[in-house]
Amino acid sequence: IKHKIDDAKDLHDEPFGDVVLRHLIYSVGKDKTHAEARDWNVAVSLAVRDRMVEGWIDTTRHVYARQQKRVYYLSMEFMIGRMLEDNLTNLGLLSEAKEFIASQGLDVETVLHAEQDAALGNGGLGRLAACFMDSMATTGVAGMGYGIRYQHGIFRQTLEDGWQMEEPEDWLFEGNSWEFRRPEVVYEIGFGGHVTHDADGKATWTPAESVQAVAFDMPIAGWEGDHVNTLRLWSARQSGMMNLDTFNDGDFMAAARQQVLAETISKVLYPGDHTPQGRELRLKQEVFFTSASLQDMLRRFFTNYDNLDNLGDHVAVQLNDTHPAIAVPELIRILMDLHGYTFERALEITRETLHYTNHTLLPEALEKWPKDLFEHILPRHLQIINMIDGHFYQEAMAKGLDHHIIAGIQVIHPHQQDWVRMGNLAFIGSRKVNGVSALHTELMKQTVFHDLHTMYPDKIINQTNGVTPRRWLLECNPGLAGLITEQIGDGWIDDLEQLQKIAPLATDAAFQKAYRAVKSANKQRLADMVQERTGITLNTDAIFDTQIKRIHEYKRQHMNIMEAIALYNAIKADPEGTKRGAAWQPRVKIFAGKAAPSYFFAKLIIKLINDVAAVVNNDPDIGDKLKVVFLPNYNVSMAEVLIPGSDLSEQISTAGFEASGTGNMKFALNGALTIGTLDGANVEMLDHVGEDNIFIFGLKADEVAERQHRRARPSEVIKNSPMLQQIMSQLSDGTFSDGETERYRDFLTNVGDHDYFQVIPDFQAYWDMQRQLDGLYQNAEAWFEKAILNTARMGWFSSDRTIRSYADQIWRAPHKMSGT
Ligand code: 26Q
Repeated sequence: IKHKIDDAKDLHDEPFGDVVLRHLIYSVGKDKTHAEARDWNVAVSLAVRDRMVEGWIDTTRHVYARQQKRVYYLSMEFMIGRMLEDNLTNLGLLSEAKEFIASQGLDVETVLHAEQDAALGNGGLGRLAACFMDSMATTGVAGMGYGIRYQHGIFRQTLEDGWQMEEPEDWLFEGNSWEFRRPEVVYEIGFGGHVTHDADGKATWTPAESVQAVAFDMPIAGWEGDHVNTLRLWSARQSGMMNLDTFNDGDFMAAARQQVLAETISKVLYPGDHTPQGRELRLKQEVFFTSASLQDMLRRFFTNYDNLDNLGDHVAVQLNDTHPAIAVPELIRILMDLHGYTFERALEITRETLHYTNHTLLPEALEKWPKDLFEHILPRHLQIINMIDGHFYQEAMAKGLDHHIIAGIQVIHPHQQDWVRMGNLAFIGSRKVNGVSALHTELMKQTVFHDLHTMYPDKIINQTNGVTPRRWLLECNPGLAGLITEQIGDGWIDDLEQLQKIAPLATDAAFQKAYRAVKSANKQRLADMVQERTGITLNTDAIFDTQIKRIHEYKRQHMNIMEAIALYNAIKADPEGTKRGAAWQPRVKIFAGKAAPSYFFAKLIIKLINDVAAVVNNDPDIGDKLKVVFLPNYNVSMAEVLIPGSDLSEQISTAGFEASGTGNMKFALNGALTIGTLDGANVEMLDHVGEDNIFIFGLKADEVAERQHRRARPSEVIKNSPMLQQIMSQLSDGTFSDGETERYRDFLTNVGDHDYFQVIPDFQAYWDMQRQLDGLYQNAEAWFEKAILNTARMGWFSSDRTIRSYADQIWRAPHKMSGT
């Protein structure tokens, strides 16, 4: 596809390599003899960026000319990873670029990888936002992402004696080739101060302090590069110049301090997922990017329309969790205080425009702010929230709800008056509210949003998550992608359900052989990475069994490592497998993931994994039969190696707690079999791949809820399980802690006494399923038939499908396949 840009020389006439060399010299400022890998990476990036700009300007012009409905995705997090390979792929330049890099006598991987991951997120929610950006561009939705340009993304994880340590990540140190600074796009964000009302009741908010939000844009190209959207990230800076009076008084340091304070807002990502802390700076971050984004979209809106009456017909806003939920009172404030709408009309317009995605049911993860803090920072917004609550009360009474029920679902509890509850705020202020898997959406209706759902029965809808097949198959697994394309052509890349065409090949000997060869090569690549980063040598004939995700009790990495201990004990007791009548199937247990810095128990789980690894990996009786690996500093780039190289995917959360999961989808697409509970999107994966091809065990969500409700204790189960008893006594006798008997005391209390996350009642079923998988792996034809069927049947889990569904059912926004 060719775009014509006025005043721009046609870049397609210039060979790609020439453009790269020109950038190396004139943009990077080096010649070939002195250029290092990073310099080449920048030169290649700038060359592909030039081509993206053509489609970018073109897309902007088309969307404007057609007055296409715009979609704004507001997210505190975007977990992007590296961008060069992604952009080369979508622009169709990957092979040309690789050939050129090689022709310069350079190592292609080294050059392509000389880019820091953009890790502006914690985990699944942030990665979903990145997949959605790719899919909005691919499906032709006029979508724009809004977030924060954190100077420091998620911390870098290191291990010290097996314990997690955190270091700041400085991803911008070498510059960011993809961003365009837009110093002219700047908004004031106010905090604190007071509110006055004039005779007609019109409010004026005079903030006590303000900071500026400056835009940085990144182009996001979809598959084949013709549609290019924007990710706009806000950076904080001091409002106005440094105070000159202060400066002249000689107190230059005080003036500089003001600057540092203002810039603090976009300094660092909060690293806690699921355990929000009510910190003032976090609230300011939320206000900062939400207000800047709303101001920006309304400024754009006014270039087309002269009033906000029909905002919701032309603009759809998606709130990624409650983090931008302040958008509800902020939009109402803008409509009332700046544009003269009545409260009722402002609320209506807001409820035509905003939509909210919920990503968790964990009670401790539901955002709430102390009312006093909220009022201190946002006095006008608190007044508006009180108006929302008053209006909502009338609505609820009219629908016959009981006063006590209403109190429970208002934004602020009318009698307790303590917290501003952001989930209720987002729900009440939105047109549609969605969950991220069928089970999660069902549980939203039954539990946290039960009463709000009764009041608005059409508000909650499901939108099952998906993953982009460009990054998570085409780019991370070129071997498998090539094999698929050889068989069915490349139509699957933006129409993933075409993968079904390979299903008939699942039992084809030649195809199986080729598929296995790809998996072996990917396992070798993974083994090389493990060797390089940990010094551990892996046997690629072993089952590569992988659990990669944030460390959390509900995700149950501790159940996995307990199973490793049990397997270690079993091998020790019967090294050749003579007693059980079969040799042991070699297995490698791979873990990676970060723990929130303040989450002690999660850090203890990491320590336990490393303690078990130290014993198991150095036991001569065990040899290659079992290895345990913890890879530090998990990120998107590491996932791109781990996922294609794994045989088995661990999706073992306590049923009812994982909203969806998206790693589960990436593994299955790449032909790993899943061992998992009936939780999140695993349930729908079961429907799609079929029960013979996924390994489901354990308690169901309702059974978990029932046990938690009656505080069922694990003691009975432990009493009847010699396997569990042995594990528990080893954890208290120092077997894995150099004789130190106290180290796992909290662990034993947590799991042995309370076991809220049901590790003990699920353990035997988990163990049994693992042994069944050991047996299956020894029948390679049977194993790979299932693996191929997983790849063939995962097409529905493309984020392109998810985005089209949001566009049709929530945003009412056009895309390339609208009406077809
Ligand atoms: C909130 C307030 C203050 C500080 C931090 C936070 C915070 C930050 C991140 C709260 C939650 C998160 C992240 C949540 C998350 O990643 N949820 C995951 O979302 C995925 C995409 O929908 C799902 O697949 C996962 O199941 C869900 O856990």
